[in-house]
Amino acid sequence: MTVRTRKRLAGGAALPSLGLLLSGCSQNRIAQDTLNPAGPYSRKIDSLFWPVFWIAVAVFFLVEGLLVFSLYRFRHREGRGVPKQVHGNKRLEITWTIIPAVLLLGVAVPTIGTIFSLSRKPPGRPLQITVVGHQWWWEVKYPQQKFTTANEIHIPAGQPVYVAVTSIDVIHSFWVPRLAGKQDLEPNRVNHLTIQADRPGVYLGQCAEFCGASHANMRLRVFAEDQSHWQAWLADMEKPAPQPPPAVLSIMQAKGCGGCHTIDGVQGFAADIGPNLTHFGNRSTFAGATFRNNVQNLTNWLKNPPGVKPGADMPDLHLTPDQIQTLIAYLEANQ
Ligand code: HEC
Ligand SMILES: [Cu+2]
Repeated sequence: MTVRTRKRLAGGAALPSLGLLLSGCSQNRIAQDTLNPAGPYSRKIDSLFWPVFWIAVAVFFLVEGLLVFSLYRFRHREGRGVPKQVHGNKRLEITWTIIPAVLLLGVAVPTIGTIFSLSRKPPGRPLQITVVGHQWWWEVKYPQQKFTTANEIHIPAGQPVYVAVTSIDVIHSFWVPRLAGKQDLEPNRVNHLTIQADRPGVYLGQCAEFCGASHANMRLRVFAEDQSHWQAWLADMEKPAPQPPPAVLSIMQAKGCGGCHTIDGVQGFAADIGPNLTHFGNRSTFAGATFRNNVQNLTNWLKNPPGVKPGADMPDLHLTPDQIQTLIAYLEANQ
């Protein structure tokens, strides 16, 4: 390989990597951006991140600078002897042990402080919700209000929300970067974190612990709302669910929907293998917030769930187009 082809190859590899790197700088207002905190809890992490980052930058340039300088200054030259050897020099050894130790201590103190302050339960009687991880969707319970939903979390803006997280199967990780750090969802264990948004808006989240085939399709949305929207949403969710009309109920009973799903107030529909379908029409997305909730996407879903979401635990139930239409009419009206 000539030097020129080698250079060309290196350039060819560098360009796409540079493109990938720069794409990280794109400005997408609802992106999952840790460096763009939208609440006090994510801001605490942000204000720890920046000083640690700049210390790391200074250390990097100092160490790499000394290395490059030495490589150049003491490079081999005809007739030049071995440079002065400093191995075992006590004063140098002590200096370059103490400086990093002091730096690490300087980083550790605020880090530990932040970890403790993030893990404290907010004072007073905060809104509490429970998020249960399933392969590959989020069950969201509001125990104080006594209802359950999925994949979309509504919270009042400007207030801390204490979130209990656990898992029904494997380890997942709850991550809404603009509102808080990551927290693992572990089977047989309850962890906690607090989320809070300064302002109303939609904040995107994602499972951050590889959990199988559709890990990438395990997303979530947090809707932070002003008081009037929040109260209106609560009122909608607390309404009794519209009961399935006989035509819908007979399809659902024949296909065993109730063996996996709950519809409040409908006998035989009290399972949590799949999302609670009470007020399904209220959600803007479904299946791990992977698809927009519209007739087209629901049709594709009911036709063959694992066909559109790899590994999905809802099987192809061989529904006819007519059955699908009847089910969708009910599901979408189920506000
Ligand atoms: C064997 C269990 C099982 C059966 C039977 C089943 N489902 Fe599901 N369903 C699931 C699971 C699991 C999910 C979540 C899949 C995911 O997001 O990965 C789901 C998701 C859904 C969703 C999307 C909900 C959301 O908010 O994400 C709808 C709608 C749905 N099912 C409707 C039905 C209907 C209607 C029937 C009966 C015709 C049915 N399901 C039968 C397990 C089942
Ligand atoms: Cu997961």
